[in-house]
Amino acid sequence: MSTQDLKRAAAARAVALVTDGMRLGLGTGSTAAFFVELLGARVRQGLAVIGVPTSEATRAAAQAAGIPLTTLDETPELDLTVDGADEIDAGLRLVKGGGGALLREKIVAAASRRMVVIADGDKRVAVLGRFPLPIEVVPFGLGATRRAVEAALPRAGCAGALTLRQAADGSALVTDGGHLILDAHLGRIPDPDALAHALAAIPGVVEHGLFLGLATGAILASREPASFGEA
Ligand code: ABF
Repeated sequence: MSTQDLKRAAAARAVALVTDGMRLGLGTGSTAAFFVELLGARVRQGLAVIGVPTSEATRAAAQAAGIPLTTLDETPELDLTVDGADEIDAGLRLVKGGGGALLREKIVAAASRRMVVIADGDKRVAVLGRFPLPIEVVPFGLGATRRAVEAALPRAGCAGALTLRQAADGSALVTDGGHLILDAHLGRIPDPDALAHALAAIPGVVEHGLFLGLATGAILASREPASFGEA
């Protein structure tokens, strides 16, 4: 099986968790895209669900798949969010945001009673931080915010460079929310809670890609199928 086949298999297992009437958070990324595609097939067979997309890309995919959509204004509490991840540890702590959708992903996950991660088995790590940590910042005051982030890192036991995320054309990438992303190349994050608190205290930081205490289960797309948490 190719990696794509494995991701699709993980997505299919997550679709099996969906029951009639559920209010769903719809994740972003290639694994979540399989979930949207397969969920759309179930909807066309009569499954009644409603979804909140975590990005404009997912909104377009869900509409194309025929999944009825809502917003968190109309539907502020969701039953289940299914989303991908860039890293996951044994405590279901995540690094997300490689796809640039971390802000909406976190808002949607926080509004959900359950969040199940579907990910390639290679995303499982012993210590978070190998994947650069995305930090979403407002464009105003970028230089000052960057300095504040650099000063906060050592207080959380971290060290490493920050890079401003670029779009394919070389310009600064602008998120769906109109913000920028600083990627923190840390190698390891020894105390994710300390780093999350330190980053959240910086005014120009909108959100960061540490998802702590949000995931309730995981389905890993590996050659040896694995799941943990409630999934
Ligand atoms: C989103 O998509 C993310 O938060 C993560 O950055 C990425 C994972 O994508 P993929 O499933 O393509 O590896 O879920």
